[in-house]
Amino acid sequence: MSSINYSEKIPNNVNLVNDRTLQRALEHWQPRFLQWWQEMGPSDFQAADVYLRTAISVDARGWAHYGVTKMPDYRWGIFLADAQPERKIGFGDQMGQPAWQQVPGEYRSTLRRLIVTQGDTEPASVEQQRLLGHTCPSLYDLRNLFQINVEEGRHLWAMVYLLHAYFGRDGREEAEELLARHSGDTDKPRILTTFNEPISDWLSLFCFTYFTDRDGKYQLKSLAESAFDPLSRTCRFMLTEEAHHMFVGETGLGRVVKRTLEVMKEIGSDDSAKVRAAGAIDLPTLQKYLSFWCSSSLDLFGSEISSNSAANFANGLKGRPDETQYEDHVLREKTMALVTPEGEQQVPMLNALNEVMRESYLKDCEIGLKRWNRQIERAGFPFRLTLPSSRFRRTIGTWAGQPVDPQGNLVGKEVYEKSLPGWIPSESDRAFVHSLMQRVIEPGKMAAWIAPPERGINNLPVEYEYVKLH
Ligand code: BYC
Repeated sequence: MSSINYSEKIPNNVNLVNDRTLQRALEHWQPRFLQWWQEMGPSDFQAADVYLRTAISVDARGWAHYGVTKMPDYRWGIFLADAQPERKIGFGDQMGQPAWQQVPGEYRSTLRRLIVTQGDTEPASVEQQRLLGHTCPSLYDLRNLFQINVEEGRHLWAMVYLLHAYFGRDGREEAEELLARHSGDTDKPRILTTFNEPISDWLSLFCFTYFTDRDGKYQLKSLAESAFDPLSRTCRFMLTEEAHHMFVGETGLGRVVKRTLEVMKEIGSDDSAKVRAAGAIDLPTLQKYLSFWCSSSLDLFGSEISSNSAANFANGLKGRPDETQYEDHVLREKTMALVTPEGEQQVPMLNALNEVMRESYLKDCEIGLKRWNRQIERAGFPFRLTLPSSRFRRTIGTWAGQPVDPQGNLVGKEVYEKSLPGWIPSESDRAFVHSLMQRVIEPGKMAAWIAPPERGINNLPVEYEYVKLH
């Protein structure tokens, strides 16, 4: 097991001390990162004492330390999962050959692009969530938001390390650019669509961490299969932290459902206007938020038919999540039936891998919905939450711009435009949700629209003062 040296300026388990050039390059980037954090990270909370976990090793039994720290003092570091001795490439045309410890020249620009795209999402999400602290529903939630933010910062470090260590001058320039693009910026936006959407309320945060962080899980798992071993090892460790982000989304949405059902029982009605008047989020509004963020996140898998995905797989750059669960790891012979607006097509499997991933992602998304629907059923209400079809509201791929309803049926353009405000949050839905976003900072207290969590963080009580504001 490799340990992390905390006495160094940049905690790491990559033996930075023996590579002075790399160390200097990263120490040069570090103040820029800190400046970006001050300018674009959580606004107004830099002096707060926050109960945070910090990675201190990559040992599965005890990789995290919990303690109180100010966010700018967080020890962002570079941690790679332990190397697997003599690791072999697990898929594609070079299957069975030794994994690469350096970047092969012919894949340099593609690998760099993949790493930059992954890296770009991390600071983007911090920027998107920048103002949420002002309207936190509790100190417990505020702490979770900040935990996610500092870890996304660490994930940016993870990608910047790869760029600096393996891509020379181009890599250093890309690392600068990762701090220069900003979420929603008209001139220099973030690369992927979802990461330019504003997250201006906590219902959106919970949907984002449920749906978009889950895309993160799938993308990281597929990059963890990469023949480029440093990328694989980096992503394997990032996945450890990612689980908490999805936990925040899943439990956050579950707590919203729980509170709404309590209110519906109290007032003896499922009428949306009455539920809203009683200060809770009515289930049809929750459904619209789910449909919005799920459909946006579906775009993050790319086009259904993609020559990029075929080349990435065949060349060993990016596999399928949990590649070992499949029998065929080369896929030169297989095809897949895809339904496009023009009808069904047989597509070489290699070109359909984005869709393969999107399908398994949607199955994973179903798990939370089943749980919430059981809660609703047990409370005796007929409403059921659903996921939108993967054809709904797409902006990337074969269904992009097609007038499709949430069930996946093509409808007329006019019908689509008229119905859309009933399918995703309308201006007035957003205004209502924003009206509920009042800050609650008394330890243990929750905003009226969300139930308390079942337990606190790291065995502490829910009433613990997770963030001390000064
Ligand atoms: N928006 O063949 P195509 C996370 C571009 S989330 C804008 O369709 P491909 C996190 C694409 O880049 C995980 N552009 O798809 C979550 C390409 O452009 P170029 C992030 C898009 O390449 C929460 C062109 O369209 N990680 O970690 O097979 C908080 C044609 O591409 C979009 C990754 O995404 C879009 N939605 O797959 C914090 C992994 N979709 O290159 C963090 C790295 C496609 O021709 N990225 N395009 O100029 C990838 O593996 C691939 O780039 C994609 C696209 C899966 C995104």
